[in-house]
Amino acid sequence: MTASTSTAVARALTGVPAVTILCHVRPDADTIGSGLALGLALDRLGTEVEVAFPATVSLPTVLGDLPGSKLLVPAAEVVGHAVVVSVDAASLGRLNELAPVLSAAQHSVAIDHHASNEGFAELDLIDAGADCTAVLVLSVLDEMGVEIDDEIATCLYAGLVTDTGSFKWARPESFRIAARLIEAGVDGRAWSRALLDTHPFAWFSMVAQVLAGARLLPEACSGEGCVYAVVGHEILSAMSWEESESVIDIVRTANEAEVAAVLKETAPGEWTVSLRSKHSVDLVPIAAAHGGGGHRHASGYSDTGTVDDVIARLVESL
Ligand SMILES: [Mn+2]
Repeated sequence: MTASTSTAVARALTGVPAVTILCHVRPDADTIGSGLALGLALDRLGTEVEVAFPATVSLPTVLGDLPGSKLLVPAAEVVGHAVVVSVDAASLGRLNELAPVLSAAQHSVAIDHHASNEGFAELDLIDAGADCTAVLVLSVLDEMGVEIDDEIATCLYAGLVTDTGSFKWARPESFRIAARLIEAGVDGRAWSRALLDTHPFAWFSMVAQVLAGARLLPEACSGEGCVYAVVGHEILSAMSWEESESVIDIVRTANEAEVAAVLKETAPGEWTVSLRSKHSVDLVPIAAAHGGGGHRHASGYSDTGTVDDVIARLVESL
């Protein structure tokens, strides 16, 4: 495991007959967009490509509409080529049942931007300074001399627009890249709406229920405040998981709280906790203390027990 450059990764992927690309569990637009952009580029260079994600959930419909989705293969049908690349996975565990595919590879590459990523591949292209994995994939494609056509650009844009919250916290470089991708032919308006501004009507009443139960803890985080909401198993099972992911984006708008949390009961007594912070609180060590990971202002972890137990452990760690 060594810190690697996009040049080294480009060299490792050039002239290779077949590549397996792995996306993380409960895939989002950055992991799928990065995987498909890299997959499309390699496919155009004549490389045999398979792109896969762990089978725990089905792919959000909108991500299946991205160009290059024909490269996706079900997790159970992954061949596992000699070269395996993981995209946007913060740890080997995030590849879930596909982790052994990477471990068994002759050559493995991890491309990621999570601060908590300690590296787990032969080549680790990890840059916590990047807004999304898609921009790191773009740097590799540029090193390879691949033309960024409208389809590759659309996949990269999907990762960029979602991981920057519609550019709300984007760095200057991301705006430059966005301009380049739009100029390459991305329909930014349509993809922003599809990825970020679209919910089924039934989502309204589910969110209303969840928000009605939100609680504010003004004393938490040394008085900076914490707001949390609980999505119990019954409500969660009526939502697609990507709909439940968007609840945190409403809860984190509470003016009185530095930290926002959404507790989702994935199975009775089993929870995933999503955390967001605004300014001062670094969530990486907090999530790590619970066995999770992520970014400074966005992280998550899993826990088990009653909702009161999970909340108590969370509040204690803040
Ligand atoms: Mn990402």
